[in-house]
Amino acid sequence: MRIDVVSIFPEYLAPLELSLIGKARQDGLLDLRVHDLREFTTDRHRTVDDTPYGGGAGMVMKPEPWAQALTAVAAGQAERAENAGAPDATGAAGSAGKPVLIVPSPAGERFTQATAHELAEENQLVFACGRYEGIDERVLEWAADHFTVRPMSLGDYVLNGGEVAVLAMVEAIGRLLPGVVGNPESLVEESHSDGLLEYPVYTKPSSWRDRDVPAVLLSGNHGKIAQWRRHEQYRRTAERRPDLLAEFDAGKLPRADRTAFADLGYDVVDGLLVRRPDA
Ligand code: 5OB
Repeated sequence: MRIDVVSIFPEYLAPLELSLIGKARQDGLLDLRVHDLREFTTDRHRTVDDTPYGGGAGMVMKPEPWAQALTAVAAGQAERAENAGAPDATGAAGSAGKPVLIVPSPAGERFTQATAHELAEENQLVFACGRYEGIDERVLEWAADHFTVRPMSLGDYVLNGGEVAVLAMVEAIGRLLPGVVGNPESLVEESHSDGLLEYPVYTKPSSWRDRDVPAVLLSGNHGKIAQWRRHEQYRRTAERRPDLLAEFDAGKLPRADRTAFADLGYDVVDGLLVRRPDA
């Protein structure tokens, strides 16, 4: 997969040289290039922002530097010395056609694990990091001729710019690429893969500061352990993320699991979990 990130703070993306994603780049599984938006300005002061039409606080990113940068990365004409030597990820899987332009924004559609899986199938992703009050809206309209444009939000909170959101999205997508995570089994059993939160985990010692590991985990009874873990997922999800339970497919749950949900105040109605009114 090819990923281009455009930012006025390219150093903000330095962590993508570390750990799993850094290794994937070294191994040629991910061809990730970071570009400085100011390299695509033509004025003496390398200006990227201006005051908003209609008034108001803050500054807006000017359209022309973005058009120049996005044209260059779409055509693969924006290779930079700092990235040279990174092996090319040829033969990447994914859909043919336009690259996807992801614009991190609190006004975007929500980025989820399902989005990460979708985007992991693409050949080229371009991330446009806005700062200030955002990018002139005409850039996104213009870009639709060359890209599939997807404004994306990580959640309902404010950041100073798109860079930190890009770090999160690139990690979520990158770890799904073939060969990036050593043991593909570890992709399966994680939080959100089945729409529930993960069960709690423990390691040695079995007793620590007067706190014991739950006895069932030392029992050697693998059926009982699997059931306990599943019920802990239900309990945690009901406690912390009840919104996720509304989407959960409870149609084929065994009796013991329905009882676990009943104890948490949920009944199964037409295959869906419904909070009992008195609970
Ligand atoms: N807040 N997701 C939540 C975001 C965000 C802010 C961003 C980008 C993505 O940039 C300011």
